Formats: sequence, structure tokens, C-alpha cells
Amino acid sequence: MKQTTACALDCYDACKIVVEESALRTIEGDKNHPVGNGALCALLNKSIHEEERIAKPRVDGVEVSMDEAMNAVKKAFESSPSLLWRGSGNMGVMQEVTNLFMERINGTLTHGSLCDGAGDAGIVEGRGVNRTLPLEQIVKAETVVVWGRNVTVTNAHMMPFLEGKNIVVIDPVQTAIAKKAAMHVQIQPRTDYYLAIMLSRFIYMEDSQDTPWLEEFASDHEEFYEFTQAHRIKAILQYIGTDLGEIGRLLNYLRHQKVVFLVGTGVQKYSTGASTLHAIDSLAALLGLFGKEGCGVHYLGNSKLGFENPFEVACKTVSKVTTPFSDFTTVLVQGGNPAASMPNSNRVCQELESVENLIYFGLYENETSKRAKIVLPAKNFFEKEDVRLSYGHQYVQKINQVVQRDIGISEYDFTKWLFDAFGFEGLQSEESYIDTWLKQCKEDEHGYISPAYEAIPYESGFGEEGDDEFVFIDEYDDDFINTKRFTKVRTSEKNKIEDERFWLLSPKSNKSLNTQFKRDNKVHMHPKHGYKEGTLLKLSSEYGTLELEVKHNVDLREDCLMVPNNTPGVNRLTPSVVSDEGESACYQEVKIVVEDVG
Ligand SMILES: Nc1nc2c(c(=O)[nH]1)N[C@H]1C(S)=C(S)[C@@H](COP(=O)(O)OP(=O)(O)OC[C@H]3O[C@@H](n4cnc5c(=O)[nH]c(N)nc54)[C@H](O)[C@@H]3O)O[C@H]1N2
Ligand SMILES: Nc1nc2c(c(=O)[nH]1)N[C@H]1C(S)=C(S)[C@@H](COP(=O)(O)OP(=O)(O)OC[C@H]3O[C@@H](n4cnc5c(=O)[nH]c(N)nc54)[C@H](O)[C@@H]3O)O[C@H]1N2
Ligand code: SF4
Ligand SMILES: [Mo]
Repeated sequence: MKQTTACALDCYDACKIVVEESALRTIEGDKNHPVGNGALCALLNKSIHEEERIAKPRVDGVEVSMDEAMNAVKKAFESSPSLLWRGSGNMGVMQEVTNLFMERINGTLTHGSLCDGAGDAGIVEGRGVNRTLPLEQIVKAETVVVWGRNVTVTNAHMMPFLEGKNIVVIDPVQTAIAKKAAMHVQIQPRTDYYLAIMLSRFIYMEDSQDTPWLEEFASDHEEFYEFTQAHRIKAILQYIGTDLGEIGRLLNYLRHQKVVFLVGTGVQKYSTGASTLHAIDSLAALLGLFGKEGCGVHYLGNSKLGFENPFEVACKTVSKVTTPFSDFTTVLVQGGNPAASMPNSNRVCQELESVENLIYFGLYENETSKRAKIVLPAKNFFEKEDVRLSYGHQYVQKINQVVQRDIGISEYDFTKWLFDAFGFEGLQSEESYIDTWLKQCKEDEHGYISPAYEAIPYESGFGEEGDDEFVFIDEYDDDFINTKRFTKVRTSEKNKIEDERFWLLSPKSNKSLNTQFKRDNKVHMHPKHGYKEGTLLKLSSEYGTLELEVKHNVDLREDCLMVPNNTPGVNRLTPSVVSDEGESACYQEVKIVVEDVG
């Protein structure tokens, strides 16, 4: 018998899955679903079935029964203050049911983001709300600009939608899609804001802006003109690593066409990430790319937009980026691996070690489970009921339990156990919560879709109600010439700007889903620097050090190192800086010194 479910891994695609019989012997994508294209990825076909699960709960390193473990959890929560730190290991909405318990015990949650928060804030500044550009609009585009997104790795099911289009890639790395693209701008990291402003400046110069649309939907476009004028062309193009010829070619792909920008998290892993998205949106607005067929900016959308969330609670919160773990007696880590995935791991691990009751609730052993006093195995998404929203498309899917295993406890059962143990009332049934989510959805021929779905987003205008105007970016206070952290200025050599340190890129890997599954262990570097493959290099930043072997990679700019984010220890190098807007982590706000240690 065939059953269907959906992949709950943190991924743009949120694939629909067809399962033959119950034993997961055959799983495949659903050919009829608009996203799946009938194929899943290697993580779902293989890794998830091979990865060793935590089978038994542990307390103080000793295996115990689930009941004993839950009693230890109860005891831990009797001591306050307590914190719930939730990761994104499972994207199902039922993950948040544990909020209801935290609310009852006056516990603390987190705010902010390790992921897309800076970019999201920039989008909200311009458009008021972050709506997802539907897939059927992407298909109608003539040009697609892939801007800081590694589509073939992180968003593989987008590829069929890009067939036959002019592809332009803006990325410091010559990614697989860059190799196939009509044009690749191999930009210096952290300069995307400037590129968007320069393009806008040239569009004004040649009068290619969409004036009728601007008059109706973005009347401050004259102030934006003034704002772009304040940016010096020559110095900025040099800083970005481009020239007038390249800008000219790029403009040929943008003017008078249906253009979609596919923007990834790569452009916004910086303190200035919100301004970057706001500048890219401003460029799109100038070209009149909102509210029209085949046009728009596709970033990670707000998947909960339009829903009333039954798990929304009024708890105190602390930062998810600079979490002060040691302020809490009890910390529940659910669906995450903060000891590896948060920035500035040295700080994080020190803090975690001083927590009296660290509870790890997850599927696999990792840097966090090994520090925990209580280890509680979870159920994976094949083993429980849930609802999957998506930040990449409009479809909402029911996650069905397709297999029954004796290990682990679901988030709902965990919450229910604690409600009962503490004598709290008012927790509804699991089905009723799932129903609450599903009944808010719209439906089309493929099933549920987001209640916020609009066939052509922002067609009538911006803001919640669609009656506001687009707001252009009008300030940026990060003048690169003055950003000493990033540029060592050597005035002796005729004002030449030089820096021997490297940018640190830490993108996603195709072997893993963040820190789940296979881990990498190399630093990618351009062979031009003369280090042989296998040389052990010590990487240092102001936050910590990490030793890794060199792997040659000619796809990188010479001023960049690449250490994928699944590499143990990579975040010892990264700062716990919070973005200027959006309370987001800034993993690439750092420069690295290398030293040959063998
Ligand atoms: N240097 C660097 N660091 C980064 C990034 C980067 O680009 N560079 N990216 C950041 C981004 S975008 C993100 S989203 C974060 C992700 O960081 P985290 O949210 O910490 O994600 P993971 O490290 O993958 O850990 C997920 C864990 O969830 C558990 N899990 C899976 N399914 C379930 C379930 O159903 N229930 C429970 N209870 N547990 C489950 C698994 O055991 C797994 O170990 O990492 C960030 N870290
Ligand atoms: N296989 C796999 N898929 C995943 C994940 C995974 O771990 N593995 N993680 C999921 C998660 S949590 C997320 S958030 C998404 C993120 O998916 P993406 O948005 O694709 O994010 P990244 O892979 O971090 O980086 C994207 C690209 O940005 C480029 N880049 C880095 N710095 C800059 C810059 O300053 N400017 C520009 N223009 N480009 C830059 C990198 O070279 C890289 O090619 O992927 C999801 N999908
Ligand atoms: S990880 Fe992404 S691509 Fe792979 S099956 Fe899940 S949703 Fe699809
Ligand atoms: Mo993410």
C-alpha cells in the first residue's frame, strides 16, 4: 500500500514523499507534486536511513527507561530559571508544542535567528511583509539571477524551473550553476549591497526604471535616486571586484525583461545583511518587478504568514545568537546542535558546560548531546504526525506517521507527559492542533496551500493589507573604506588597499543537513597560495582557532577560504555578533589568518 508524507528537513524544497508499505523500504518523490519532480535527494534516499539513532535515554551517562528519563526531566524543570533553545532539525509545526509547557512554568524562549533573519528584516522594511514568490511565477521569468544561493545543493528541486532561462549568478564561488550560467559575477564577499546600489544607479542613468509602476507603488523613488547618487562609482566597482563592462553586460539581462532574483542566505551572513536584502528589493522595485507575472524576489519566505499559531506564547526571550545559557539552571535543547551550529562555539560550549541540567532532545549524538546531563531520544518525522509549511514555496503538507518504532518520544507526547506530571490542564489533543493548522489553509488541485498565498504577490500593493507603498532603502552606515575590521589599508603603497587575511565562507554541504549526517573536515583554498593538498593549516580569528587540511578548489576567489558549515569546529572561528537588524547570526563577519603547521 502506498502512503504519502513530506520531508521535514530544513530545506527550501519540502518534498512530498511516497512510501511503499510501512517499512520505508521504498521511498520516492511524488511525480504529481509541483515541487518534487519525482525525485528526492541523497539525504533522504540514503543518509537518513543509515545514520545511527540515539536509541535509549540517558541520565548522567547511564542508560535508563523513558519513564526514568522523563522523571529526571520533570525534576530538572522544578528548578528554575529554565530555557528552551529550539533548533531547526525538524521543520514540522508540532515542534513548537513544547512552548505551551514553557509558558506554564514561566520559562524562557529565544528570539532571533541563526539562519535568514537579517535578510527577512530587510525585506520587511521594504515590503512590509515577506511573502513567498510562487513557483509558477519563477517558471514564467526570462532571466533568473541566482544571488548567493547554491541551488544545486540546497534547493535542487528548483533546477527544473530554471530550464531555458538566462541564468546570471552572483557568488564569490564558481558554483555548479555558475559554471552553466550565461554570466557569473564572482563578487567579493559582503559587497552585494554595493552591487545592488550600483545597478540601481546605472538604471537611473540610462532611464530604464519603470516610472509608471513607481508612481503608483513607490513614490519615494526620487529620494532613492538621490541616495544612489551619493555612492561613488569607480571606488565601489573596484571594491566589489567588477568593472563597467561587467555591469553593462549584467544590465542587459535585467532591463525590460521578466526577472526573478533567487536570493539565498549567502548574501546576508553579515551585520549588514538586512540592508543587502533591502537594497536588492529596491533594485527590483526600480525595475518594476513586484506584482507582475514572471517577476519578483524569491528569498526564504515567512512560512507562518497568514496563520494563527496555537503555540504562540508570551514568554520572556533571550537572544538565539548570543544565548546566555549559564544564566539558567535548566536548558532544554530541542532539535538542534547549538554546541556546533551557533557562532563562537568556544563561548557556547563554555556556557553549556556550566548549565546544571542540560537536556538534549534529539535524534543523533553530536557536540551538544555529549555535554548533556539528560539525553532524550526523539522520534523522526517518519514516526509522528505533523504539518509541514515551507519557506521555499506555497504548498502545505500533512506529515503522516508511516512507520512505527519503539524508540524515542514525540514532542507532543513529551509535552503531554509534563502537563500530566505537573498537573497542568488545557492541553488539547494532537489531532486538534494538527487540524487547527490545516483548516486555516487554502486548497488547490495539489492540496493545501498557505493562507497567505497570492498568485502574484504585491499585485495590489505592500504591507499586510496590500494597500501600502514600497519603501526604498535610504541609509547605510557601513562605509567600506572605514571598515577597518575588513580592510587593512596600507597607505604607504599609493593608497593601495590590501589585506592578507581571508574571508571565511561557510556554506551548506550536499552530504549533510546542517550538522546532521556526514561531516566534512577540510579547508578549501585556491591552489595559487602554494599550500599543497593535505597541508595542515591553523586558521585563526579573534574568536578562536581550528586546524584543518587543505583541499584545493579553483572555484574560489583567491581572497576566500571555504569551510562548509557541517565541519566540526568551524564555528570556533565565527563571531557572536548580532546583525544590525533582524537579530541574526553573522557567520561571515570575520577574517581569517592562516599558518602552516605541517
Ligand atoms: N558557520 C556556519 N554555521 C551555521 C550556518 C552557516 O551557514 N555557517 N548555518 C546556520 C543555519 S542556516 C541554520 S538553520 C543552523 C541550524 O542549526 P541547528 O538548528 O542546530 O541544526 P542541526 O545542527 O542540524 O541540528 C539539528 C538536530 O535536530 C535533531 N532532530 C532532527 N529531527 C528532530 C525531531 O523531530 N525532534 C527532535 N527533538 N530533534 C530532531 C537532530 O538530532 C539534529 O542533531 O545552523 C547555522 N549554523
Ligand atoms: N544539502 C543541504 N541543503 C540545505 C541545507 C544543508 O545543510 N544541506 N541547509 C538548509 C538551510 S538551513 C538553509 S538556511 C538553506 C540555505 O541555502 P543557501 O541559501 O544556498 O545558503 P548557503 O549554502 O549557505 O550559501 C549560498 C551561497 O552563497 C554564497 N555566498 C557566500 N557569501 C556570499 C556573499 O557575500 N555574497 C554572495 N553573493 N554570495 C555569497 C556561497 O558561496 C554559496 O554558494 O539551505 C537548506 N538546504
Ligand atoms: S532534504 Fe530537501 S531535497 Fe531532500 S528530500 Fe528533503 S526536502 Fe527534498
Ligand atoms: Mo537555515
